[in-house]
Amino acid sequence: MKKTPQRLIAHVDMDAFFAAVEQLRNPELRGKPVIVGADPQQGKGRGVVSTASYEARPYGVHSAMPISQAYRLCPHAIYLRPNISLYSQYSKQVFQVLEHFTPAVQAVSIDEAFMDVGGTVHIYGSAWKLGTEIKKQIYEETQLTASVGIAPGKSVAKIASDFQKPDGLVVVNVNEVQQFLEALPVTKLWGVGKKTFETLSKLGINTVKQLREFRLEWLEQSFGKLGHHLYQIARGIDDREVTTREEIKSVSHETTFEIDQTDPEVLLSTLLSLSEKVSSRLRKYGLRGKTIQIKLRFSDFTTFTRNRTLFHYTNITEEIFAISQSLFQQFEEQDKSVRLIGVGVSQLVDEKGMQTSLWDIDNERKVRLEKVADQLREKFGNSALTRAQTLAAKRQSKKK
Ligand code: TTP
Ligand code: MG
Repeated sequence: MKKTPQRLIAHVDMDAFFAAVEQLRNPELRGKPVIVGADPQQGKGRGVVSTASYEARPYGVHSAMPISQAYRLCPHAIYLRPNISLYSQYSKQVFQVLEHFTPAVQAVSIDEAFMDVGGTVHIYGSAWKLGTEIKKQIYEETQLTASVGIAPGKSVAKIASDFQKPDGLVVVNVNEVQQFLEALPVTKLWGVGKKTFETLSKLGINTVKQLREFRLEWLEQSFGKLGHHLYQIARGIDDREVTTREEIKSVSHETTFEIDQTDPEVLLSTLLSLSEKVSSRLRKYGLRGKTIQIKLRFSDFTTFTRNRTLFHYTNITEEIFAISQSLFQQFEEQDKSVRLIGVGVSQLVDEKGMQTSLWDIDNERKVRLEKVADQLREKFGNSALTRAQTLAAKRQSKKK
């Protein structure tokens, strides 16, 4: 009888990725603290750290820290501006290696992926051997090290890959999941950010073990939807599948307002920021879509969607926003307060597989510009660009 393959997920995350590529390209940087990010300008620089090499980390330097602070902590480090196109080349090589093992590879970021290895593991004999082989092949191909976690679900696999960084390999077998999780601080759990941690901490919940002592009903009462998630994730219950690009049917984002909104400026700028999120995700996945949809839920909980299908495929913010805006205008007469607003794009195609149409040639420049914007966002954070564009939209809507 054929055995049903066990559920097994690998999470791969490159070590100090941007800094490691820099050290690889320039041997003089090896073994030294390297900080990739904004220009420190002798401590007066603005912007943030993209990443720090492992030699810089003992000084307390980490991603997203203001560069001026990094300079105070580690003035003798070597500071470099990011070279995103170089890192993308290495990223591509890494993903090619991963796709040798299985087509079920889900890119999470430039240096991070989930792989569904349930059907592949038997070829290597064990999860440990498979993990060793993944690391070995990445190294042979790129001379870069990765950390790998293998577990029955995504969230535990991700925690495991981080557990022995750098150059780590941690396998958590199905019968070891509970013990592995129990010892961890709650901050390691997926979805526990600063705010949730503060609330949990006030309740005396600092470890996963303590979190497990609370009943589902209580967590739901105290945290709503998040409570259900916390309950499950603390027990390693995580059925999320590895979604490859081909399986993505639509990309959408939505926002629920804390206070129901009637102000068209707020609604419009939210629509813009949602369009921006959707299009930037499409570009990240290398996808374009044809149907643009908006979703509105009013304060009385009635929910409406409107969509429009274009003659071409797009992943351009400007265009997605323009359509969303015109769909939104169909509701304006209703004059009701809005509880939730969402933007989505469906009928997707792979950018690479697309035939070049006249439209594509016209829009190549825009696509290039927006990719640059994505890179800037990666370098300097989301807020600067979003704010500039949102203000521009407000000014435009005022002019009308
Ligand atoms: P990470 O995998 O979070 O970090 P890392 O690879 O540098 O280090 P680690 O060994 O802990 O995994 O992110 C991958 C790259 O993405 C990182 O090298 C730089 C970039 N990045 C930023 O530019 N800004 C950020 O805030 C973060 C978190 C990452
Ligand atoms: Mg990494």
